[in-house]
Amino acid sequence: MRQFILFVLSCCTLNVLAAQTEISNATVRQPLPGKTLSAGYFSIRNTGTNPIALLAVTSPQFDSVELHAHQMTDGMMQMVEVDKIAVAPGQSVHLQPGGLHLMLFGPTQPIQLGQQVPLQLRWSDGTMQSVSANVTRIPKQ
Ligand SMILES: [Cu+2]
Repeated sequence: MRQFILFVLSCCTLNVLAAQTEISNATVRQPLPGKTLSAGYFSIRNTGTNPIALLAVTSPQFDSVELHAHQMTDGMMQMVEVDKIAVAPGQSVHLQPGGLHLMLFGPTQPIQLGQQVPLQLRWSDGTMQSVSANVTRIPKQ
């Protein structure tokens, strides 16, 4: 019981402005040498009782950030921009390679391994949420 109360308290302190969503495992891939774009991933959990959708992401470290999905078109896997990422109550959505992801364009300064990239998430209920993403290397295919 005590543990439960502590959990509730910590969750509410972390998400003062967005009580309904928990973000975990936020990462941004270090751009490949000579490239000015990168991908970002995290898991979203909707802890509330209402549907919610992620509408936009911004970062002071990048000129722009888009929400992307992968889609099969004419037998080719292609990336498409989506206008939102919806999460049903009690459900989780995972941004991951080959699926939904953030596309980050134009780093405003070099992105170093191990660095934290601040992300601002804008939700459909009007709240903003700050997330810190770990810069990781693109795994070898
Ligand atoms: Cu993309």
